[in-house]
Amino acid sequence: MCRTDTHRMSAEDVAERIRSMEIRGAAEIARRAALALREEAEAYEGNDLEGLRSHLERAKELLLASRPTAISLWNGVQYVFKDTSKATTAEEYRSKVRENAEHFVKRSQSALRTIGRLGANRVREGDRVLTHCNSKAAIAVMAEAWAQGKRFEVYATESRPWRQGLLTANDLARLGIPVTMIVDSAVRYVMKDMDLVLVGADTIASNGALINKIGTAQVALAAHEARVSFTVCAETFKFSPRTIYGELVKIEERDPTEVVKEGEVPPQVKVFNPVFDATPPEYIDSIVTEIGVIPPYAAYQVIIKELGQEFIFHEE
Ligand code: RI2
Repeated sequence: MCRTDTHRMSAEDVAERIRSMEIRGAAEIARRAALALREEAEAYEGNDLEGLRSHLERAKELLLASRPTAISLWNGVQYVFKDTSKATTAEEYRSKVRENAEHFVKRSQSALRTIGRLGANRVREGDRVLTHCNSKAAIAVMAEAWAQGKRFEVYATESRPWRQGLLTANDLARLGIPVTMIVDSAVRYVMKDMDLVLVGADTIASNGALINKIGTAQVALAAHEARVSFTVCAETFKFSPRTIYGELVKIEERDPTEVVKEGEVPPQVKVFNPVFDATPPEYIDSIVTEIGVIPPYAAYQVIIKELGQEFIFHEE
């Protein structure tokens, strides 16, 4: 059953809304998943520790299955369970989940503000900035630079098939930032006139590769060719500890009807709809994180230092 307060929804509701992209944006899905786990812990009736544990495990699996690519979702969910194995009563367990979930959300929101401040230093007066899709982190940078009095303009890609570029154009227009929309295929045509590319991230792998909305790799390639700085805005929860184990990032494929509606092409036409792609680190100039502006090659250190020593392997 749906509850009305958006931050008081069950894991099932939140997972469904993430799947249908009603809740979207890599950082936002992680925050909402963390809050859904807090809600499940609070709504669970009774003081049976094992019962509560398995209830939360089921909720966790449901949330993790909602979208496969953004590692922030996985990191957020892991964070909520930090130290819960030490709990000896249901109340202890519940309060640990609550504390972790709230801490995760606070940390993520504060990271966004820091990224805005640090990233704003990369935007110069008179710049033309190109952005792809709709990243709250990239927008935080532009919002801060604008608030500091810098005057620049933004080119926003449409970002097919979901057209999240419209969200970006609306966000920027609300802030008073001049924005021009282009179709995704116009990126190379306009790139020679750009000074900076700012994009967000769904996942950053241990080798520094960026996994972000489909089309990002083409934007990076065009920026590289035109010698335009390609900058990623991403909190450290976007870095993937799982890639340290050699795991490859799963690229989500969504329904063909997001690309062509039923009946628009004959049934023998296949439609392929991957929604993310990988940009190699050599096309990335820097990554603006809440712990500083770093080169993509520092990804391994970020994972080890920020996301836990347990990812370092030790021989027995
Ligand atoms: P923030 C989005 O994915 C886009 O790929 C965007 O670049 C990324 O999340 C990061 O967004 P989707 O949810 O965390 O639209 O910076 O598929 O908001």
